[in-house]
Amino acid sequence: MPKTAEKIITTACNSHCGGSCVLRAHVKDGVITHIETDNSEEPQYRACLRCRAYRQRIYHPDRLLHPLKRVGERGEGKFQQVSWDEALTTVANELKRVKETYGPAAILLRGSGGDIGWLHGWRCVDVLLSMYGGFSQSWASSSYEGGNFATAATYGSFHTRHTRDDLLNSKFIIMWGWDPGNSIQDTNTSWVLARCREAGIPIVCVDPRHTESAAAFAQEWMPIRPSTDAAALVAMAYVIITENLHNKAFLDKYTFGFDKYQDYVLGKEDGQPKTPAWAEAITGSPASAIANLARRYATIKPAAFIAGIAAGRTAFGEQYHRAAMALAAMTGNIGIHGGDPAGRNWTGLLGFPFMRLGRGMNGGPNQVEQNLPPRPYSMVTKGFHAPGHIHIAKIADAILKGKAGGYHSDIKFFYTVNTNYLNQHLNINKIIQALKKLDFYVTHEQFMTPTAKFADIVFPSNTFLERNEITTGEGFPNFGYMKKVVESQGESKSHLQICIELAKKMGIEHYSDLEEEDWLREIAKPSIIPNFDEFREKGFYRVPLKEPVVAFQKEIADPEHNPFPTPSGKIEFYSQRLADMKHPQIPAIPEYIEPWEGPKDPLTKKYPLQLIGSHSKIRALSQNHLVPWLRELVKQSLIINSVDAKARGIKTGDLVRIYNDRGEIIIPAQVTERLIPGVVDIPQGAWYDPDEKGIDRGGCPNVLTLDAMSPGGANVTNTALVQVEKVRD
Ligand SMILES: Nc1nc2c(c(=O)[nH]1)N[C@H]1C(S)=C(S)[C@@H](COP(=O)(O)OP(=O)(O)OC[C@H]3O[C@@H](n4cnc5c(=O)[nH]c(N)nc54)[C@H](O)[C@@H]3O)O[C@H]1N2
Ligand SMILES: Nc1nc2c(c(=O)[nH]1)N[C@H]1C(S)=C(S)[C@@H](COP(=O)(O)OP(=O)(O)OC[C@H]3O[C@@H](n4cnc5c(=O)[nH]c(N)nc54)[C@H](O)[C@@H]3O)O[C@H]1N2
Ligand SMILES: [Mo]
Repeated sequence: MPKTAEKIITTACNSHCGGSCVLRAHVKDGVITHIETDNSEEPQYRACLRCRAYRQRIYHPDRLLHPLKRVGERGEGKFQQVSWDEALTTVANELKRVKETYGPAAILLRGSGGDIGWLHGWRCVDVLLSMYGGFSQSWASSSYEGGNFATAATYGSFHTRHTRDDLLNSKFIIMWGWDPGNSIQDTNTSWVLARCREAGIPIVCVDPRHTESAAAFAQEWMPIRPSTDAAALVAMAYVIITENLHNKAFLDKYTFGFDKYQDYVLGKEDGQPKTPAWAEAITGSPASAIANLARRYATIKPAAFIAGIAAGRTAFGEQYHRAAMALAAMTGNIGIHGGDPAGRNWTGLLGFPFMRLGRGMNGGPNQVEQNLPPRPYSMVTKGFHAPGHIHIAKIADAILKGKAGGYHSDIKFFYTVNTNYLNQHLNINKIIQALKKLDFYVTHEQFMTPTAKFADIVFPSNTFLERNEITTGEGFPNFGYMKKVVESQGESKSHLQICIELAKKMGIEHYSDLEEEDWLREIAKPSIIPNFDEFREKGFYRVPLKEPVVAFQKEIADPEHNPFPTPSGKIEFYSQRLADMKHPQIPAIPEYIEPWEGPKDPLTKKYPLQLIGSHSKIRALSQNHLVPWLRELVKQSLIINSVDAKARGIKTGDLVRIYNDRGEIIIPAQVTERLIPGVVDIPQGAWYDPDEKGIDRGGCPNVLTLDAMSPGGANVTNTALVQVEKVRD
């Protein structure tokens, strides 16, 4: 090949971190030599460390470049390279056999984000299997189902977001379990918070960890025990009510059922006034700090309560979200610049209605799902996260128990796309049993992950730098054109291409009548992107906004003509829909419910420490785990307070055992003052790596989490009890 000059190709990324950043890839002779980021006009969409290190991901020696077929025992990790023809034929034959023998409900598809885009990914398989007679599907957002449930109950809408620049209009900001200094919570969020800090806006972080955000942006940190947040929030409501600081005009005009909530808060319902002292005993947060925070939030106007979603991934996560929204309503911080409805905060693709794109391919209805009755206890019955009857936390249970366990189907065939399912879902040791029980398991993968080791066939998928795609970003709304930068490595293919070829083997005609770029044109057609070709060339389209976007502006400015989309037309403290569910742990008003495996569970005698798994700056979920530049930055460790460490004779760097009845991990400890005593953190996403005794040496917290959902469907990643001890050598 003749040598060519280096070119710079502008593209966009969104590796399920929720950012949508601009990348400028330098390419010479078909190889990426350097990746830099946006250097155009402000606001620039500047990429973080992970994408700048992406060269080490795309060219990693462990990249899967060929289809693989299992040769050893399932999970043993022994594979042989096969041709695409053989891999596709094997999968098509197995699909046929399972469908004909057991019916299409025996086929289960689990897809996740991968790269957040509109064409590639699990939707390609969804369309394919819908055209083949349907399939079973899981439900619930891994990230914020508690928030979905609570936001739908309170506001009747998921569109509760302001653009991030609106934080500059706030006079007081609460960051509740939210750490954008560490994890991406939309491109540029940290940049806005840095400007808020410079402008002298007081910021308080409420978190078990003294986070990067607390250190960089906040004036104050209020520590709190995980899974107990609703108690602190209800106590804030107590202070606001008893000190007469609530906005009565707002409550009268815009809300429904405040009186019932007030009765609960004051203890008229159960004889227990929800005082700050009551909350201190539960949360560990000082009563004076709770009261102070409440007073400031109620009197400094406008104030933004940003309710992170991690506290919602707990045993009764929806109550935390409901209680946060109740405070926003009590203080009238809704529908105004500088306020915030405290709805579920991290939105992925669904934040602003004007960011919508067309749906692209359509495989028609999924007949398996269509024939099932609606799910009970769910507020989400339509839209993106609606389908599916097996909760994501219950996939393994469903595979293991099937119809005999009350599930709608006996699962025989498992198809996963864009998920490191075993690593990222709750209770790994149970998942291993489930994966071993399957008739057949196929996945699309870029690397031999702990999950892919269990596959019968692995289809090698390419990366976003090797295909074309569209993504959206929402902190500062922009559309990103993820332009192909280099050819696919080895024999890897895009998700769409894999499915096009699988469709042929399955005898499905007209699976895709368009090429990749034509699909993208179709998808972009109904959007507000004015000129597709310009968008494609430039790599992004910034949505022009005259001023920051405010949620519920219409509903507040003109409530007569713009009722909230709830049954009462108002913001609901009391939800009749929740009351009608008649679930003892789904109260109609926000309430604190004592969590199982919380700080008061009798199990603390055996397992005294609460475990959380924060998201890491060096990974997006479990992605980038193998990238050497990133691994140099942070060593996977158990993060433990010095008090708990000292009691166990543990020093930084010592190997420690972290265990409960579900499993065991051995990794080094990192002793700190920046996490409260009684809590330990194993940053999530490190790859599960069992030794010969089945003890995980990789440090994956899901060895220890319980495969449970909250009553409202939250993925319970941050409620689990463990014990820690030093490994004696
Ligand atoms: N770099 C990077 N960015 C990411 C991701 C990533 O893996 N890496 N993941 C992306 C995805 S998919 C998602 S869903 C989001 C996740 O975003 P989050 O869920 O917000 O991220 P976490 O780090 O889990 O949690 C945020 C903070 O909540 C605290 N926390 C944990 N449990 C509790 C609790 O019970 N109460 C309170 N008050 N605080 C608690 C943690 O200590 C942490 O500081 O981030 C996205 N962005
Ligand atoms: N303990 C604990 N567990 C958690 C969480 C937690 O806070 N604590 N967080 C939960 C949350 S919020 C989430 S969203 C889930 C996420 O869970 P997953 O979505 O399962 O996590 P990822 O690591 O993103 O897995 C994506 C996988 O797809 C593969 N892949 C295949 N094709 C492609 C492709 O085309 N592009 C990309 N980018 N990847 C591809 C990647 O190599 C990777 O292995 O994890 C959940 N698990
Ligand atoms: Mo997530």
